[in-house]
Amino acid sequence: MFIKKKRRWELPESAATPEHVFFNRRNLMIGAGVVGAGAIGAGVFGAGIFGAGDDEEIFVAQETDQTLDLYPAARNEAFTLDRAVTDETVASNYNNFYEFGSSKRVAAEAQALRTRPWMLSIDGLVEEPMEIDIDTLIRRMTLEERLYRFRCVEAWAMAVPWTGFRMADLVSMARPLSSAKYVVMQTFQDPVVAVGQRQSWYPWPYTEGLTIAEATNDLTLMVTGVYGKPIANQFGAPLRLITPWKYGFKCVKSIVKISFTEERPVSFWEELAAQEYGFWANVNPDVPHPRWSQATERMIGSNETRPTMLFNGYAEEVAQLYEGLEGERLFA
Ligand SMILES: Nc1nc2c(c(=O)[nH]1)N[C@H]1C(S)=C(S)[C@@H](COP(=O)(O)O)O[C@H]1N2
Ligand SMILES: [Mo]
Repeated sequence: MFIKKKRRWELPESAATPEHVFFNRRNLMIGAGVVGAGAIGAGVFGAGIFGAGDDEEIFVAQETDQTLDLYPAARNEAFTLDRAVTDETVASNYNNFYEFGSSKRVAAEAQALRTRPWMLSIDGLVEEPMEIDIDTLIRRMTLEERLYRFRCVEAWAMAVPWTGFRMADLVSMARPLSSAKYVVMQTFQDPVVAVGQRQSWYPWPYTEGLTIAEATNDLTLMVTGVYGKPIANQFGAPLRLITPWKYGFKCVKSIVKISFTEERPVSFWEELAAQEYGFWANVNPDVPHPRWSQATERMIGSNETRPTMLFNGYAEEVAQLYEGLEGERLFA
């Protein structure tokens, strides 16, 4: 990894409402304490959490990355923002990547992951299962940059310049059978490098899924880069999902396997706490999480509070995907 000097940002753990608070058995009491102290809820994410100070190192992708020549990719100007892009240093030091621990400060730990060589396997209900090397895959696809809002279920938000290719192109490359209804994606499993995976109460490997219609929606990106460079480890190198209208936990990182299935998969967070984290997980200000409101969101970096938008502002692109499904928990 090469390291870039930038400003320091301070991010105390108390700034977050961790997804794990209630079901990390060992920390149950600590979690309850955090809740009792009022860390959750609108308006309590105090100002001054981020303080600019001395230079700080951030981790970015390897100089030796074989796809470096593809960056920065041409920006798709169809995707515009209503807010500033989050500072790269801030976003690069505020991550959820439980494989490396439940703290937001896992960027250094995540550098232990070796992202080359990296094989992606595609299997299940497809005409022919395949294994493809990540660099071959990236060169076969068309990369573009898109500015997207990004909203975590914990009520923080960012705006990020992702680079990637349309997941629809990967689905057509995979040639799913007509019986396939879902796409299931899994993260690597290697407890030697990913210390979080030694915590056996989590249902590793991290698993997420989409319907085929969601996966082939124009917004759905397979991300290989961020901030104009190959994606850094802490963001989920070398390949992660981005579905900007859903809560961030849907956006599975460091994918090694994509399977086409007839059955709806049970995802990592759903397995841990189904009453809190459902399959659809579409952003909605009017449907609170059982433990906190989703009416507003706090912008990482500026700490500005903004009203949450239905489908995170992408209703025009995706609302039709959910017609006829009104009986389901679409917004949790
Ligand atoms: N494999 C894996 N993918 C993951 C997670 C994780 O812990 N492990 N966390 C999810 C959650 S809760 C969020 S909010 C986003 C965070 O992405 P970021 O760190 O790039 O902001 O990644 C998602 N994908
Ligand atoms: Mo999240």
